[in-house]
Parts: sequence; structure tokens; C-alpha cells
Amino acid sequence: MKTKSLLFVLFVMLVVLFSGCDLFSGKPGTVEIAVKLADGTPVKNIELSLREKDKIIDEGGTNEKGLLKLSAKAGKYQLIGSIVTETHEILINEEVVIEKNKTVNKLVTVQNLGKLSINVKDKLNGPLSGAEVTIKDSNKAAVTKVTATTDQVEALLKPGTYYIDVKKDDVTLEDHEVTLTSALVTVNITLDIYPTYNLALNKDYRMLKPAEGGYPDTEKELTNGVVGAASFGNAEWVGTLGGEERLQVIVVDLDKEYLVTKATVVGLKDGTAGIDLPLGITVAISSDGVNWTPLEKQTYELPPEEPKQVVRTHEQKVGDNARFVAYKFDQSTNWLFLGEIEVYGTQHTATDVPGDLATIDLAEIF
Ligand SMILES: [Ca+2]
Repeated sequence: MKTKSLLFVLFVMLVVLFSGCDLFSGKPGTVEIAVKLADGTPVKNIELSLREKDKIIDEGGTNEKGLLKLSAKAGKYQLIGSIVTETHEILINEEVVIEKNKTVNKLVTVQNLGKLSINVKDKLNGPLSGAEVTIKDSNKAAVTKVTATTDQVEALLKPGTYYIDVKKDDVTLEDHEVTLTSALVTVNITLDIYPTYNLALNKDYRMLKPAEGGYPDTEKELTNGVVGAASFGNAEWVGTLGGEERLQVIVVDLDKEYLVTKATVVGLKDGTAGIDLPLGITVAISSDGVNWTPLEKQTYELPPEEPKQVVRTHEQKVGDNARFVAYKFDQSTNWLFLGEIEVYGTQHTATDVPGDLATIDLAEIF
């Protein structure tokens, strides 16, 4: 019995010793992986996994700096991943040795890969967002086509010759040639477009029918650059009544004549208060406040499934010179709630022209 007990104790001690050893060697170590181009440019959003034979031990994607930390117990592993570009696919298969309780560094330098960074600029060298950018290969066949949300487009591609087309509105620049090396190559492309600004901001305007007392226009609220929340109770809304004709006319004075690109107006629907958006909006432009050019009326069907309270922006393309911009509203309800009028145009086209907002007959414009 005594010997058996001793053997048992010895067995337990051995188990504890071995499991302790195993526990110790099993303490994880970390590898910090850096994925870079040949010139040191980080490569982001690359999915990598740490594998032991075919088993994935840890995985993740590289961050903005091209870095990724993966953990495993001490040992040798394969680092597996792939970079899929519009032109080719590069496989990553590297050996990584992880040491217990340590962080080791692993640099993965990707060969045969370049990063093209395209910056789109306006004629005054400012950032121009929203352009359609097409990257074409050396045979001028499209490789990728994107509409940029900002002024920048980035693409990972095989080194070589590329041609870039950039299009915004009706302005196009074609076949801008670029040689991409195994590096970050930045290209600035300038489109023949002037930047536009809200020329109506803080400008004077007049309304055919004045704001109602409960929803007043205290401080030129239609050009103050602020739009209220989707509720008639918000003080930013200017409320007017349409009267028998259910009609309102508003004229804004830009002070000078400009090339106007578009005119917008923000309206409120509040089904809890009998306020709906207009059924029709007509914009007219004038340089002198006497002779007016009406643009085509835009009509709306008001969908019943819309939310009860909603803010909508009406937009009218213009593309002509004007100092005065008039809006006519065909009201669906007697109440009309407006939040902001914006008139976009180019600053460099400013021209002094005679005209007087105070003498315009608003009832005679349309
Ligand atoms: Ca406003």
C-alpha cells in the first residue's frame, strides 16, 4: 500500500511537472507583421493568417500603417495571404518563428506591386471630389473605374504604363499617362472646372407672402446656412401661407452677377402638422431684376409611404449668368415651410451689374 501510495504521488508530481511545462511553453508569443512595397509604402487591408500545417492559429488584416499583430504559442508557422489587385494576384507565404512571451517583427516586402494615388484638383488647385476616374492599361483597356467620394483615388497595380481618364459633370480629361514603379506613385490631375460656392449665403431676399407670426423669419433665416430638424416646431423653419392660390415666390439677390451652376431650396414635410412639400417648383434667373428667364418647372408626386416628418432638398441645374434667382412654389398644402436657399456659382465670374431687389415686382416674375 505504501509503495503504491508513493508511486501515485510520484505519478501526480510528474503530471503536474509536465503539464506545468506544457503550460509554460504554451504561453503565447506575438509577431508584428509589416506589409510594405519595395519603397517602404505600407500596404493596408491585407488579410493574413498564421498557420500550423493547414490549421489557422490566428488571423487578421493589416491596418492603415500596414501592420498586423498575430499571436500563437512558441513555434514555427507559415504566414499565408494574398493581395488581389485589378491586374494580378500576389501570394504571400512566409515562415514565421514565434518566441514565447515575446513580440518578434516580420517584414513582408511585396515585390512587383505599385500603388497609384490620384489626386483630382479643380482649376484653382483645390481638391475636387466626386469625379469619375478610369485607370486603363498600356493598351488603353479599362482596368478599373470608380466614382471618387473624395478628391483621391488609390489603386494597387502591377508596375507598368497606365492611362487615366477623369470626368466630372461635362468636363473630361483623357489618357493622362503615368509610369507605375514598385512604389507609391502620386499623380495630380487638374480638371478644367472652377470651384463653386454658395453665393446666396447671408444674402438678402424677398418673399411675396411674408412669414407667419408663429414661424417668423427673424434673421434672414433662408440664407443663414442653417437647416432645422424635421419638425415644424424647430425655430429655423420659415412658415408662410399660400392663400387662395397656394402660391409663394421668393427672390434672392446675389449682389453681383455670377455664373450660376445650380439653385437649391430645402423644404419640410411634417405630416403631424399638415405641412407637405411643394408639388412644383420653378426657378427663374435675371441679371437686372427686370428681364427674367424661367427654367423648366419641376413637379413632384408626393409618395404617401414617405416618413411623416422629412426634410428634402430641391435642386435645379442652372448654367447661366444671374444676379437674381427667383423660386415659385406650387403648394400642396396652404402651409409652406422652408429652411434654406442656396445658389451655387463660381466666384471669379463676379461682375457688377445694376439692379435693385427692393423694386422687383414679385407677382410679375412668372
Ligand atoms: Ca436657414
